[in-house]
Amino acid sequence: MSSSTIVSLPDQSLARIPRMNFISKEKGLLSWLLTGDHKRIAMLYLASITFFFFIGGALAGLIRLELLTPQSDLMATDTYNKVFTMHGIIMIFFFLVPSVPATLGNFFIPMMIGAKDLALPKINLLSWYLYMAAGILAIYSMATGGVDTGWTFTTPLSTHYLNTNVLTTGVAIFIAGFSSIFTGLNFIVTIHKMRCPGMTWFRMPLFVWAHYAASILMVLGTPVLAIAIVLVALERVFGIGVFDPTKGGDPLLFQHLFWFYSHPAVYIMILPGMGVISETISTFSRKRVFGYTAVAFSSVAIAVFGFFVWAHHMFIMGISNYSMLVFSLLTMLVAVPSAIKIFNWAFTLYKGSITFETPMLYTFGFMGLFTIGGLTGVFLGTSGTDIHLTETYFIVAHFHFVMVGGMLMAFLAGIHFWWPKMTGRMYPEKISQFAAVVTFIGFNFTFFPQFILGTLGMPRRYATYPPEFQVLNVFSTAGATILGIGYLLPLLYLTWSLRYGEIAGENPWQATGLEWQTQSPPLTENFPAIPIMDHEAYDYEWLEGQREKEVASVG
Ligand code: HEM
Ligand SMILES: [Cu+2]
Repeated sequence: MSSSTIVSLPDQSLARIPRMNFISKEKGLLSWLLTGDHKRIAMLYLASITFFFFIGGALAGLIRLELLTPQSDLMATDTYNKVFTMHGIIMIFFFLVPSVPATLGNFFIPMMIGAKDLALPKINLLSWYLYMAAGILAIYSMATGGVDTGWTFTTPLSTHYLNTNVLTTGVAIFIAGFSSIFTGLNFIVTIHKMRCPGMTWFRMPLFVWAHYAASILMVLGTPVLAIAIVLVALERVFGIGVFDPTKGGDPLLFQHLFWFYSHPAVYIMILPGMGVISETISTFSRKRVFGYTAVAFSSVAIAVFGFFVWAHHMFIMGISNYSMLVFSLLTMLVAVPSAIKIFNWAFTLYKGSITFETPMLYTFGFMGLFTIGGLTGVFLGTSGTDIHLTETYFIVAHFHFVMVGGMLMAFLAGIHFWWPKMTGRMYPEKISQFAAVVTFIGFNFTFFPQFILGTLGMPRRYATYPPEFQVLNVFSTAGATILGIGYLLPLLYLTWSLRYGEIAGENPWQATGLEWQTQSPPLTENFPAIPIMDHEAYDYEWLEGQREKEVASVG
């Protein structure tokens, strides 16, 4: 469908092309670097996470090139270790964790609840500076020798055996953690205090609920990671011995601290993406999300259960059989709220009037790939099967399905969905649909073979492998090339659209959220006056009524 046919009242929205908006209001680099406007800060984040994503992506390309052949012929094996470590660190801490919350969350949470800004605008800007400082430090540590612990910083490797930049990288992640904590706090305070009249908790869009749950994780989980990093640093520099058995310490303690953050962190990454999916799936099937309350509470349930499953990452690390049993069982529990979401989205589609614009294509991609990622998690949560599969390519396939197939698809769905609102321009629909399909095909070619490789026993984190694994690795590398093109395309056409894209109206998708009830791009204050929320979220009948009123007043 071409975009102009879905823009309602095109003549009227043209007349409303905003002359003044949050972008044009003030000019000059300094006005951006000192801004308190959540929308401008979101744009700063968007530019920076895109930058880090492409660095992480380049490293991924190097990894896949190395694995094209069974020998290590592109780089030395210890260089390979540094490359996959940095790939993981950049993708997790500098792309996935901030991706949707810091860009789309920052931009749209205030707008969706009818507020002028986040509660703490200066803290918001500070979060971005902390993030940038941390990112630059991480790149600096890569450029000056690198680090090769893997993104998990496993002791005693990280504390005793490696002479690489564990400290600088640790400091970078420590600083990035504060950025995440501040963002989470800001969202929680904003959602509690800044809702417009009529915006009750159960009228909030599910995107806001998802961010509320993710923010709780950011605020409660991240400090534990910070403590783990401080202890690794103290152990390295002063040999204090918390993780060292010869001094009465225990290396398992590090695992407990690390995964107590890093399991919940997977939900910090995925919940905001699930929030995006609730918005797109409702908009493009023109129905209220089925089981709104269940979907809202399932976000909170995922956040709470997420804190009780961390030891499923430690089944082969010498925990007791009894704890294996308990953590296996608890892990299965997390599948329940996740399944509630998937089933409710599927019911939302049922009898909806579904259209296939780009955000919806990515949404379908998310649903399929995340489901595969989640179901394979059940194999890993079962301690018996995990012992065979862990530390193999099955793990790599599993978390890429969840995080790349899931989160990244959701991020792209969200970016396309809200692009017209953020920039005031449409993106070119045909080429972006093409890119979505390329991404989906490339993704499956890249990661599906890795499930098979893992089951056959190919270990992760090695630059070399036995020759019988080559065919599947060639598939994977070829897929990664296609995937790379799929990611490059949006970068190109979205940049193009900033200047040449069709002018977007207020509400090109006929969506119901408050953010669509103001001009595109919005004013600095978001709305001409504080709005009043007088209907349920996703109320398409209300929207019809609004449009009829507008037509009446124009004609
Ligand atoms: C919700 C989104 C999810 C994300 C973002 C995610 C992400 C990850 C990541 C990053 C790892 C790799 C850890 C490593 O480097 O060793 C991992 C491993 C694991 N995941 Fe997930 N996961 C998700 C869902 C699930 C689900 C639904 C289950 C179980 C029902 C699950 C069970 C596991 C287990 C048990 C491991 C550890 C495997 C091992 O090291 O032996 N995950 N996941
Ligand atoms: Cu986990």
